[in-house]
Amino acid sequence: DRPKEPLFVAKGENNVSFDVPSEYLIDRYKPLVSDIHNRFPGDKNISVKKLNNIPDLSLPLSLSRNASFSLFNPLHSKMASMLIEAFMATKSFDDLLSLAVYCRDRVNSYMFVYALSVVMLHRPETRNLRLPSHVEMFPSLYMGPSVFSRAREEAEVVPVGSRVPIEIPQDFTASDLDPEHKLSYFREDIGLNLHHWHWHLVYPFEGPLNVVNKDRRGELFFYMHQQIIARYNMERLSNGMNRVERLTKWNDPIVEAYFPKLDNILSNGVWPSRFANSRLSNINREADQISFDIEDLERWRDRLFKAIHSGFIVNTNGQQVPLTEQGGIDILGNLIESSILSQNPNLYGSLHNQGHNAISYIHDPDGRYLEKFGVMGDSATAMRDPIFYRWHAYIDDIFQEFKSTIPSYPVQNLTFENVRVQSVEVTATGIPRNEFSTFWQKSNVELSRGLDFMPRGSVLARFTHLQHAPFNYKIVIENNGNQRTGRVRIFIAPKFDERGSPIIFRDQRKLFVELDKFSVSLKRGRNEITRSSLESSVTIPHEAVYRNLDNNRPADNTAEAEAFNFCGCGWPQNLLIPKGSAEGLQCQLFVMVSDGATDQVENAQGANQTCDDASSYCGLRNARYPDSRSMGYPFDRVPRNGVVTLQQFLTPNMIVQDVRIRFTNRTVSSFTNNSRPSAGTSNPPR
Ligand code: CUO
Repeated sequence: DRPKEPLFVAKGENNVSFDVPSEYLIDRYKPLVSDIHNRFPGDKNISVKKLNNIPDLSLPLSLSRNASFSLFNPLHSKMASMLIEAFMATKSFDDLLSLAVYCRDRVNSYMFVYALSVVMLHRPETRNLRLPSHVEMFPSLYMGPSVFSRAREEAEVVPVGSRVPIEIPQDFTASDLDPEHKLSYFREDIGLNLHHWHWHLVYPFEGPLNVVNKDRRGELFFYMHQQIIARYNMERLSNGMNRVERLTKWNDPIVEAYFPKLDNILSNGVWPSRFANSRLSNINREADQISFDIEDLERWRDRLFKAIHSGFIVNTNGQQVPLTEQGGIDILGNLIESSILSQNPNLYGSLHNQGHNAISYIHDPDGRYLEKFGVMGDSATAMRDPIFYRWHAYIDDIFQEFKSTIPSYPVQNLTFENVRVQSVEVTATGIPRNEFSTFWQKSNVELSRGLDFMPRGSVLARFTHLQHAPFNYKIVIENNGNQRTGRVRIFIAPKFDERGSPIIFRDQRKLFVELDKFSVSLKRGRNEITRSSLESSVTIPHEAVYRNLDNNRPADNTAEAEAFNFCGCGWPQNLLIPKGSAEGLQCQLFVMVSDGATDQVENAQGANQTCDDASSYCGLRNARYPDSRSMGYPFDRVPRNGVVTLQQFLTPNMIVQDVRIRFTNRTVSSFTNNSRPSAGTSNPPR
């Protein structure tokens, strides 16, 4: 009843089987061939060609199949990078398939899926294929182990069609005795962790240059993680908690504990926990070939601050490279993470990645207990842990230090001549104007792909997660010039701080959460624009994460499921709006229209623009980032002299509207595909 390593394509939705060249079989399986064939007949056979030459895979093969694999481990990352390179170098789809089949029973399973996923996203022949959802392949990374024995029982006893979803309790990792547990609905949200896994899949920090070197990747590393912290802070304020504290003073005990309660399927163990008041120490894990001191982190930090305050970094040739207004943030992003685009890894090290490692090995820094890394060591699990946010708040603060050294936006960089935003309002059916309604919702995840049991067929797990009622923005824009294109930028931020005092703009700008960004054609005169929350440029559809269908419908291969282009990367729709509070968290909605002509980014004709529904945090696949402004504009810089309040910051093409986010502690269970309440179900609770 334990989850098994996923069979990836082999146990696909159409019950496909592969005719594998006998030379590819590992010795153990050679005598079993015909038996395996009989026991696992496929509806469809795919024959796999035999490659004349198998590339040298000795480095990736040196990691055992069931070892724990962490991308933050430099050696593992190098292995994965070599595997990616080998896959990328194949000459055709058939060659790629053949090499993948050859590797499947030999290479570390987690590395195999990671590397093949990266390659599938980047090869022209495969980039439009739908990757199986990571939660469906590795459910044990996203939910507690108790679900799996219950799933097996359901599958063995109950025929497909009569099976009921396995309910996952909402409070399975801790109780409210730990104040941080109030945020578990956010930290342990499946869509949130999938987004993070996918983001790092699209933007690996190591690998072939043509995979890593994407337009503004260092800047997007900064911006996407900055937005995570802004959103997390809004969730904290929603729950009456203080904003997250940066993880400074690396020799002090860390107050936050985390007990993930996840199975580690590869090494047949569990993910290690971190007790309250654990201390970081030097890491020296011989078996993992990873060793560094806390003092190394301190040296890298000091050099980064020196570079920021001097206005330049020193590259590996000893030359000064200026940190410019526009491009500086991109250089820093790659330097701090660090990615292979870092211009001087010897000098500036790898602060962010090694911080993940220091935290993830805190319970066994020299490996004497043979314990593997904690959840901070894997991008699919890191966001579950409260410490993730303290570490990233620290990292974000370094970027903010840089942003405070560059000039503020002068008024002319904020205005849009002859364009005035007259009003904005938020409307949703049955909900007062300018109010967002949040509540709990239950949704299903398919388990059958990631579990091995007989008889097969769909088995669902059912989660309770945050949701909001879909809403529309109504924006009125007055254009006193000719017809032109405007770029609408919508953000939201809390209005009051932890103590109930108005947040000063200098701090509030860092709390602004992007909700949407889109282009509009503005005719002369009055323009009334309606935009649905379901169109947000930040999110991917709910169905990219969940199988929200009727209980009794088979989950596989529905037309609805296929109709969506599941690109994976994107903020989950259900977390677009923070939780808010029962009284209604008071917030400020900000709308700006900037000049589309100057903000436009030209992408080459015919550039593949699929996967463009979550471009704000994920960019466009195989194309330039679709906004020429600095990410986070207009809030990414310190306000100009004399501006103390948000009102003083506004130019005529901006507007602010007071709004509330009202949370109701009720659960809605049945939704249709667009996350809209379906016929016959109650409206979202008020
Ligand atoms: Cu996304 Cu620290 O980069 O996890």
